Amino acid sequence: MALVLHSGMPNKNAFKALIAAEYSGVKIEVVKDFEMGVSNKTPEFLKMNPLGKVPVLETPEGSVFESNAIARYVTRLKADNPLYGSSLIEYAKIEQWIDFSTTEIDSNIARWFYPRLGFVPYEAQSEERAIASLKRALGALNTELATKTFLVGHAITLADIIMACNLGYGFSLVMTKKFTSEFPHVERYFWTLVNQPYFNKVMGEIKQVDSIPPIQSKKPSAQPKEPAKAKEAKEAKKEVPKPKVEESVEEEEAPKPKPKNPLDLLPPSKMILDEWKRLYSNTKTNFREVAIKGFWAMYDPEGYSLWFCNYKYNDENTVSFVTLNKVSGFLQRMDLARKYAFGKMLVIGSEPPYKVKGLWLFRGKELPQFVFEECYDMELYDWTKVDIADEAQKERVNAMIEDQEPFEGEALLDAKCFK
Ligand SMILES: N[C@@H](CCC(=O)N[C@@H](CS)C(=O)NCC(=O)O)C(=O)O
Repeated sequence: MALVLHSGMPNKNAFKALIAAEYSGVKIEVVKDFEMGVSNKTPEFLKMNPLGKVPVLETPEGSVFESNAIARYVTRLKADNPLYGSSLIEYAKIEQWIDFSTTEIDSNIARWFYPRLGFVPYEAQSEERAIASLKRALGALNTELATKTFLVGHAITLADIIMACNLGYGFSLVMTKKFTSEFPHVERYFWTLVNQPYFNKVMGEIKQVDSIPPIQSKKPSAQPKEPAKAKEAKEAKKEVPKPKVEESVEEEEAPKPKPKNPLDLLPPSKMILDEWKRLYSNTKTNFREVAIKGFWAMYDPEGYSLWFCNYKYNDENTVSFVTLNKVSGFLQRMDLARKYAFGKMLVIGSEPPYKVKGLWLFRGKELPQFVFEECYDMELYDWTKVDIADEAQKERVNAMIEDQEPFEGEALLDAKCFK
């Protein structure tokens, strides 16, 4: 008998086992047409979990409930699984972070979020306490992650899987950018994890919530919606009627009409960004003569500025694909600046730790504030304005635009362009 997971989808608790299974080469079948409130109330289901809660894993040896236990079971199916570390102390640390994630992160997110949706009575003081406890936990996590890519050792472990599932719940339901920006290392860690192929395959694209959900006065009949792939979200809709948004006493962070981007209000520039992007893309030969010369002929220091950036935590770049994913994630999140920016990001070195350095052209003479506000990666880099009167700096710009290799004496692992 194959492993069968009983759960409605999407469900962050079910994701824990599914991601662990992907990393461990374990096959799990998810029950089709699982109907929350119906399938988990049948006598057969209650024999597997007397509380009637999901997820439950059916195995050839019997059933298991509690999502962390299920994820541990799946992980242990693979002998010497690196998800469980490689020493007793690593194993202990993994367990430590699993417990921390469950009791300090997940439970406080739930204590903040559930009363807002009317699952339990709302009390302002309890909410304050939940938020304060969550901030305390995230503060500790942030400090831990200031010098680390993953929680334990140099690779993803079960602790990261469980932490990412719990954080994902918070990021997509209640923890706005305004809230999480106090914890930049947690943000970087979270987005790095959820952009890993196995996480993405199970969790789908995650969008950070724009505003804290308003307080509901009525008790909705089912569980809240969780982050999900589009097709799964469709299923979830059937199973989870979205609570009606009623007039809230506290209109926190209510969406306001979008003000015009200040960069659109700058005096017109003779440089047309799209023309430069076209020249860059269309120049296939003689790049220096055509594209680079063309760039400087177009460049307008009154309407644009050039910036070098240097990743602040290069020591953490110990795994090539994780480093490359970090940079790809950054470029994806810069999508909001496409009208105002062009960038080159170089991943430098033939062995770890890799250095990440870049060159950016931005509309305006300063680094745009809105990009800092919207894209947390910006804070992970040191930014230096290019002095175009300095020939050496100009030459560095040229080298970055044309992916010169070796770059500053080192091989390039990759060069990515934002255009
Ligand atoms: N600690 C449990 C929590 C399980 C849980 O609360 N499941 C919810 C859905 S995420 C549920 O089944 N609720 C139905 C109910 O309470 O009847 C775990 O991690 O598996």
